[in-house]
Amino acid sequence: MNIREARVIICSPGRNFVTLRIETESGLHGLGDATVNGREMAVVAYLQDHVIPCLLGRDAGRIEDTWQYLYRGAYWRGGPITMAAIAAVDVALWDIKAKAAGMPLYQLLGGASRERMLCYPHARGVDVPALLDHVAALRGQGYRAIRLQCGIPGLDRAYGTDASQARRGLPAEQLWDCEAYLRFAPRMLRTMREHVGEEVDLLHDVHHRLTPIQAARLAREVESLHLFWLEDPVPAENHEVIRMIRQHSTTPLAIGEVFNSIHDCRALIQEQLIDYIRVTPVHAGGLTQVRRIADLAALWQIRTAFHGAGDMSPVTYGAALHLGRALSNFGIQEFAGHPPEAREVFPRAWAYADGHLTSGEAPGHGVDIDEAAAARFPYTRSYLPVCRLTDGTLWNY
Ligand code: CS2
Ligand code: MG
Repeated sequence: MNIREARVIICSPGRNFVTLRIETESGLHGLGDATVNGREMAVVAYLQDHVIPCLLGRDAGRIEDTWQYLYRGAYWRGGPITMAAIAAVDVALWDIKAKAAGMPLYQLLGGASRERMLCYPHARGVDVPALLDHVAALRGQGYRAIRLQCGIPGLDRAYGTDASQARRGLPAEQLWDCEAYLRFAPRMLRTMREHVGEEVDLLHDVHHRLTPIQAARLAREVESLHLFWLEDPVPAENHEVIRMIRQHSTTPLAIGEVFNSIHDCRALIQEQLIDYIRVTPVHAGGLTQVRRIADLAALWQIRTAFHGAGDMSPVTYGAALHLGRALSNFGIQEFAGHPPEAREVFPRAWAYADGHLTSGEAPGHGVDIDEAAAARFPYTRSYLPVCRLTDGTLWNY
């Protein structure tokens, strides 16, 4: 089952996606997602110039060996671009192996631990009444877990209140004020809890915006609201700061969407500093590494919550849902959804129903690409916004 062809398909059905398509001599093909939002073409060049020449003629069945070959063989290990490129190869090879076996991928990953995966969408509002309306609409669609992001009085366009964060042209600039947020967020979350009651799981993403002591204060102030989690309260490259937040609160913490290595996760898991690990197959080196991270997390009863913003392509959702279906410590799957054009470009077996996602039973991960449709949506350079404090200091987006 040698690899005959590998090519990168770049398209923008509503937003940019980078997809790797690998085909074997026997005619089977598999897909992997390589999208790094705002830096897409760096992964394209990495794949085309450096990875694809090494793939041609290789045995598509040697997934572990290929992963090690690309990881160790590069010498310069890790980082989002390298790991997204490795992820695309890895997921495409798992797709091919499962198709060759005639099985849905979750069967190769150990078989089903559950039939459907709890998921959460994003509720957004420019203010509390608008957010309440969105929450009511989402509850009407069957969701039982909902992420809440709300406009902050005095600040224009807070994180999470726009459906699409990516912008054509140069990066947009947003203002941020930690104190304004800290005055508002606990009141907003309390209002939402009072309206929806205790049965709905409520989540909130701080998006790396606070200092450690501010994050500890917020986590403590919202403790009695029993959030499902508080996400990324601070940038997490320095694990010491999470230790400090943890000492002050029992509010569950979810961290890891920007991590790309098991080593980024290790201390947070082994010291029980988080409750949910947010790595995804696309940004953390594919199913081969994310499965290892999930297995490590299981030893500390930490559950998975694979990142599922709109910039994770339907291919990554396919991979994540098959893995989530098999893992014993699956927790929840983020489900931001995709624009209709993306659904046209990526036919998929996974589906939403009644607050949950299902993987489908198609062989492989169940997501394909319609290349003629993809060609109608050409890549356009776009960026995530950047964030500044009110005095102009550049902050964490
Ligand atoms: C976010 C993302 O979904 C999330 O939790 O943190 O919206 C994130 O900002 C984007 O994926 C960045 O590309
Ligand atoms: Mg997030």
